[in-house]
Amino acid sequence: MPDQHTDPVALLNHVGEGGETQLPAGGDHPPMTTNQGVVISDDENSLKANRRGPVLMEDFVLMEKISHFNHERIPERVVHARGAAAHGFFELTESLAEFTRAEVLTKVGQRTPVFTRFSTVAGNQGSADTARDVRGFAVKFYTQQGNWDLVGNNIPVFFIQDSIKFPDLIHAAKQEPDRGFPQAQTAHDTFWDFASLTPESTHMLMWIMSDRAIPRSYAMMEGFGVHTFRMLNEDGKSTYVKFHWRPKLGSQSVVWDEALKISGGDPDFHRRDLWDSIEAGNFPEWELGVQLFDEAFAEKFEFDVLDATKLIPEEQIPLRIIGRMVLDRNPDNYFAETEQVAFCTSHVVPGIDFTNDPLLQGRNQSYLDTQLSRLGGPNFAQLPINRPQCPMRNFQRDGHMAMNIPKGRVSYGPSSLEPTTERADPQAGFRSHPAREEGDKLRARSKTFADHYSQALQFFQSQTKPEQDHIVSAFVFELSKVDTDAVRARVLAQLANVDPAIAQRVAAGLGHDGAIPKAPASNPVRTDLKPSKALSILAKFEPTLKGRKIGCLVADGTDPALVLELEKAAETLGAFFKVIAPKVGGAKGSDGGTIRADFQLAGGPSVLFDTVVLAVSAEGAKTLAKEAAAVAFVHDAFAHLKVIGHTADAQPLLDKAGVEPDDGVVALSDSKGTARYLKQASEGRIWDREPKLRAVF
Ligand code: HDE
Repeated sequence: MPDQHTDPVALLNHVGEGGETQLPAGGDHPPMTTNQGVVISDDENSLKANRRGPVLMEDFVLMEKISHFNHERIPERVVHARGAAAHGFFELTESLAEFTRAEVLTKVGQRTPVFTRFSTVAGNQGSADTARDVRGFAVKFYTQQGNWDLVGNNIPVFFIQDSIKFPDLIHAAKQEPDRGFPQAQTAHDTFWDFASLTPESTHMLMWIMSDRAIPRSYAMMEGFGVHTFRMLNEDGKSTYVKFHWRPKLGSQSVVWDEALKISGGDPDFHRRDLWDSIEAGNFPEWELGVQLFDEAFAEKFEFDVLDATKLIPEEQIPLRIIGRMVLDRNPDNYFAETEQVAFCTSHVVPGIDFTNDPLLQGRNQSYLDTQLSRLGGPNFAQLPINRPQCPMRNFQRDGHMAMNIPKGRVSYGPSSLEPTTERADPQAGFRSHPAREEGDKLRARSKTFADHYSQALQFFQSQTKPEQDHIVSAFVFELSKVDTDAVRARVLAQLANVDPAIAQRVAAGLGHDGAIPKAPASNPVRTDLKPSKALSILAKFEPTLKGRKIGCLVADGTDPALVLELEKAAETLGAFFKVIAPKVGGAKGSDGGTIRADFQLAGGPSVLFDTVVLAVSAEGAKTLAKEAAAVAFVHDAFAHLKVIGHTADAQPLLDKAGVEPDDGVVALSDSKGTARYLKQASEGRIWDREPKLRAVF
């Protein structure tokens, strides 16, 4: 009998003579059963009155299967619907015992299991990964003192200061309600209408128009807790804290045109990258850093530390690295884990506490509430992915889908009937900071929240030239998609408050003539804030090819030795090496053998790679120069400022794609060519090329 696992045609004939179907038994395949454990005899034919007769109501196998299928979907997250996640651990390297009683932050060397989910905010679950958007960065720590959820973003500030504005922000950003589009983008009237009328969003607008909003990989972005939190030590002493995640691979972004094309070329770009990296053993890793400060600093800081539209520059409060997070295991099941994981800002452990940040306070209610409708009831905490990995006992009982089976008569307290019922513990238990509050009850915002422009300017001034150019271009792109002139004009007026020069540049890009009035502002912009290097991605760039992807284009006639040499070098550098050929079956090498391919040309555009090599012979270059997908491959790599390595024979292809010589176009003509190319590629993009290729306003 042919082996069904190795013989590709062995399973083709599994329909029996009588029309019944059954895959052959044998091997280690366990029998398939119904949900009641009854073994199923045929999973491909429903029960009928005769071969061509009506389907019978009594077919419980069919009914159960279809009925379960009908209920497979749950409501997607109202925001952050699209995400990907992984398991891993957090390891503490420096104790914060002086500041907190949270054991996860005091037991050096201890590894705490984590589950971390990354997401975009605006798009629906099926939207593309590379939309311009904030990325969610949510970490669930399964600590021995209970679950701690640090539900952050890849941007350290937020659009609004008070949670009461959140539904408006999200309604404005998501699809417009009458037409149901656009999907996963802020480039439309309602978002910019809201933003232009919400001056407090200006700082955040600078960030989302920057390259931070189009990361190259989840593993190449920073994460931030955003709010100021509190730590409480054994004596109850309080210290303020802001949390930061720092990627080991360094931060990196794609360029905008690339992001647009990746959305088509591989809508799963980020989740695939996360999955593949973990499968390959290249585990994504971040350092956890904290900014710690006291009331005295909070008093003298230029802005209110409770205002989530502000950050504290690292030059003022340096980052203290206290541990690392490694993601080393992909989920077994997307729905059970990534979809059902329920993050709540209110999930904190003894030693970590909230502040009065009004955004944080609102979130504490929102996340718990949303899980009730998303996951169907109050027992979501009993799902395997949400369950704490320490003892969990209380008198909450029953409800939909209760999975725990509590024992005994006592489900109340105080009680005396059983000697081992649970009781609150004032010593080990969670205690809130006894902050003193007084004043009038009112709906108002503190005047200390009123400066909406100074840090926006500081952010812009902290960027390198290409990064500033990208911010301007992003504003131009987004506002060009806004139909209402008044909305565009209002955004310009907000920008003029940050810096009239920025507003002028955006106006020039839009072709907007005329004066740009400044929006009224209670606080004029401060120009005395020093630029902060930590706010730029490029200023901190460290050359590397680790975790990056090299795309090697081959065709018939390619020298296999060159491909092998590149592949080995890439492996040594920790880079992924992928071969792209006109046919997925591979190309015929110059030695007559086959060079295997990972991608067919049309399915492997250069946007999927950080750098490309054109490993082609004279014959191959001639053929590829007539192939639009190959020309686009090279043209895009050049336009996206990538380093291109090439054989001397590739010249006709380079010419056809309009590639001009520069530092990033490296010939592999001599024995040192490969090393030269890889060194240049590790330096990242060729930023000097950019002004030659597109208008910079
Ligand atoms: Fe969220 N947010 N948010 N948010 N948020 C949700 O919770 C909300 C805010 C963030 O991977 C929802 O389970 C309010 C800031 C992440 O599952 C919801 C406000 C930051 C995720 C919700 C904010 C975030 C969410 C939707 C203003 C960064 C995805 C489904 C007060 C610090 C978590 C869900 C995951 C998800 C509410 C603002 C981050 C509706 C009311 C600021 C990473 O509860």
